[in-house]
Amino acid sequence: MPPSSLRVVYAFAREMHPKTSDVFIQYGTAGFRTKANLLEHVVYRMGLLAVLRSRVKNGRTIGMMITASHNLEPDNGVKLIDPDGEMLEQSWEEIATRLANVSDNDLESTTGEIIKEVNADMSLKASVFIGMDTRYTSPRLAAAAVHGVIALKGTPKEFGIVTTPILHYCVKCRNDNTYGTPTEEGYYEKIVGAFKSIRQKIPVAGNYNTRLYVDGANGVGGKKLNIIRKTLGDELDLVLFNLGGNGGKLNLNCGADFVKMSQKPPVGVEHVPFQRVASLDGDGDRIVYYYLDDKNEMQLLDGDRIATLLAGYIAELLKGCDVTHLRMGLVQTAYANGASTQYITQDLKVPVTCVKTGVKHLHHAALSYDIGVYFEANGHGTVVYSDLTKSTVSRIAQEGDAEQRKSAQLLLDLIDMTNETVGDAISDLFLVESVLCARGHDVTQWMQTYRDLPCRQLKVTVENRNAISTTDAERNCTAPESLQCKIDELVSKYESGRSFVRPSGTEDIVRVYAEADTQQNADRLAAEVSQAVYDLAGGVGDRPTVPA
Ligand code: 16G
Ligand code: MG
Repeated sequence: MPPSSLRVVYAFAREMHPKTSDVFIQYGTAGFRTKANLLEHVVYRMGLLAVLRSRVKNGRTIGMMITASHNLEPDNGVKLIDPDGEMLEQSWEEIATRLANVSDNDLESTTGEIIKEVNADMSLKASVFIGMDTRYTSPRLAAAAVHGVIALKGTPKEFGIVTTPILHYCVKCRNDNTYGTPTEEGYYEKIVGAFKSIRQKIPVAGNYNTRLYVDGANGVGGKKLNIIRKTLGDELDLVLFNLGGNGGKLNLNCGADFVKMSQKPPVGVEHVPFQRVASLDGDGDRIVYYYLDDKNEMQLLDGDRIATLLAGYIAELLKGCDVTHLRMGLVQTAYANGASTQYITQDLKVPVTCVKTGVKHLHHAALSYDIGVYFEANGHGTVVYSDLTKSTVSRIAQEGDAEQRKSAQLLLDLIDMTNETVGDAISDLFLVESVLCARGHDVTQWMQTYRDLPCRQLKVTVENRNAISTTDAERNCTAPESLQCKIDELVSKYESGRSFVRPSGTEDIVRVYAEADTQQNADRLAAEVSQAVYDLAGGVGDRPTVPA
């Protein structure tokens, strides 16, 4: 493409998607995310960048997802998906940020500079898959994405409303057809097909009950489960709530993030004691389980709990296959409950790696194992299997003795049921249901595997959240200077105390996490550490108070 044809980049910007705000915006933990009305020019420019990325990757398909996940309705966002269905390579985040922030007048020249810098061959074809969540602002932003792609002569393909993981899956399949068919239907066939297949091998037993309630967060995940529900036989009886009708608002007092953060059940669900409920987030890439007990208290089964359930069962199947040369590991973040880490290392005897918050960090670390199970406590996670694992298990499924074949065939179903590209609420839901069924367990038995330490998360608003720096997978604070000392001192007063602070990557706040032997102590510790952040890192607004 000769440089003169970059003129159209400016023309589209000027006429259709002008930059109307001077607020600096950054490609954060999960792309750009802010008020939807500040995003149109950003999404248009990401359409341009997706084309360049596709060309740098030799014309392989790139994904663009329009979503603000668990944020409330007025927000929106955009993130790019790399050819293997993974998050955008980190070194491009800075390029994305630069392109998003230049003025319209400088857009053409900056685009030209980036083309040179990344060495994009503009004569190559470029392909971009575009998906969006259910927000009313999403179609407009998706249209801006399409314009960005067209402006640089790429080929956009719109998937309409899909979960974030469905789009990741389709991108991966488009670039690697051994993984599956790059359509929403192809996704259902693979994941739900594997679930049906495993359920033919493991009949309902023990205390497992096929009824599952789901809180859809009034987002896209529930809608897709409603499609799936109609194709299920008696393997699973899905009862869906918060599907977006009846005035229910996206993520408002419902959904996985609400349930995990507030430690409260969502509104909109008709609760029955001891009935297991799965709660999804707004774009369907997170899931947590919970139930209400006979005292009407909520018992949460979060990402840590799902990770241990899956890892425990996979380990059992590997043993059944008689393989010892495949290394399984679990990846967590500092938010993982201390009790879960202890259970994994001491009872399951599986090694644990702790990394910084954000899916890309977990995913990357998980790839270093033959079987890498990764989960954030907030319910985002999946399992990745190496080629060696897949070929070994396939071989045993054919050639092993009867017992080995049985375990290997179950494991093959689990592998097919897994969306390995990214954490996926729908895929995780079927995995959890498969394992609970295989074990014949109800929620209380699942809960009994270990006991969570009580914990609390709080937010503190400060002048500049980047004044907080951390190290050691965010478990240690290096700036402001005296803060870590103060945290250590506060923590030392509490039995089983642990606390850390970090600047949020998605909101303009500092997050505080604390756990301790009792809920009261966890609440107190979190509040005391919040005060320390407020005092030492330039708190604004009211100083946090410590509960009596
Ligand atoms: C984003 C991340 C999630 C992380 C969260 C932390 C992805 C796809 N999502 O939602 O993994 O837990 O940010 O948010 O990477 P925070 O930085 O505001 O605590
Ligand atoms: Mg999400």
